[in-house]
Amino acid sequence: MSLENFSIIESTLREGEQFVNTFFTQDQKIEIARLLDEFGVEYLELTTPQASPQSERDCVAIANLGLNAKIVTHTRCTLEDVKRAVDTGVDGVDVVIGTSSQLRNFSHGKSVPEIIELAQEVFGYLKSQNVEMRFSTEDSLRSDPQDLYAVYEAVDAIGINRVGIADTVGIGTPMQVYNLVSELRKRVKADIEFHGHNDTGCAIANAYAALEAGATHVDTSVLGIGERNGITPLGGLIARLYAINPVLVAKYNLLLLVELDQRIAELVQVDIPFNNYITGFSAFTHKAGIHAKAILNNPSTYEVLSPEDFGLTRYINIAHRLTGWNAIKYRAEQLGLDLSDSHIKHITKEVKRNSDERPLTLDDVDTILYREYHQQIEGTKTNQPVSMAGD
Ligand code: HCA
Ligand code: CU
Repeated sequence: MSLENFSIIESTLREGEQFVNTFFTQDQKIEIARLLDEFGVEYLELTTPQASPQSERDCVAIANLGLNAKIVTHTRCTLEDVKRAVDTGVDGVDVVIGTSSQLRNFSHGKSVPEIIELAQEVFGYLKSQNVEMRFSTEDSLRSDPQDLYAVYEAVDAIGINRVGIADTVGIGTPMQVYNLVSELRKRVKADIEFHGHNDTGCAIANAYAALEAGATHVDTSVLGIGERNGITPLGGLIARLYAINPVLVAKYNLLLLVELDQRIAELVQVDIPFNNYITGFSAFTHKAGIHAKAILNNPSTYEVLSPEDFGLTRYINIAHRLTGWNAIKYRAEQLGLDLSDSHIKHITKEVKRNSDERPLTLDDVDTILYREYHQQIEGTKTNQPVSMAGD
């Protein structure tokens, strides 16, 4: 299992550029690259220089920033493309070609032996160029496994660094990915990369299954942006691994995740989904009275991720009919109101009664708390000796 020693290939600047709303200027790409580098991802994958003159200039600019992350660019499996990629000064080239019958017949039209021949030509050249070499098969999950193994074994024999599995259409299940990576692990010496789309909601689980089966590299993008509904999100992968053991992601600067998600959301003009991993607005909000009580005693009761490790705080929502008196008591303490338990229980009933009629805000609860507090003081005063009444 490579869980202790995996790398992230961050593809916001490649797959993320394929998201419908994305238009990154060079300055924005550089800003994103620097932020991801500071976060600590091991690789940044960039759009092929073959896409457009600006894409080529962006590759050159980012390859020359002197970042810690390795800079790799994506290319088709042609000599022309990889030559152009190498000329930009990147550290590595991520070559990809479709192997499913769908793509072989309707995209590039090549047979499996032709794919192998092409790959041999392309990597024959790259070998002399002192760059990291990766070969990936597009639509791997719908490819015939025998075709895949034939192609991967041929490129492995050339001595490339990594082979990649791509669930291009998001059809794979964790079990399928696990089995495919396990089999591949037995057949090749190269590192194994997994790239998974999220069409059916399995992108994070599939990436995790790949790591469990021996994959060494996982592709992500910030917020998961990419073609259609995107790929494994960086934050989601981090959440998944952190929940196994925070040590696994201790090499990353987790405090930057919020800024990354917010900045990308802003640049591509989307809201961070309410249910997003870690940075969604309700990710650390607790509501039901039973949850609130336990969380107040010990946050691990209902939290597998500690918000403070991501620079965030938990929030306990108390203004609703599911509330409980422990949560109301906690709020009274926050406000510095010393109320007896019987008062708190009485207030809790009132909050529930009110919230059966209309949605309440925290202000409403606070108003009830203050009113009850003053009534309690008044009550205490009238019971007190006359000499102390004016204190
Ligand atoms: C695509 C290509 C790709 C490539 C993945 C890879 C995919 O845009 O269709 O290079 O590993 O999902 O297959 O993103
Ligand atoms: Cu993709």
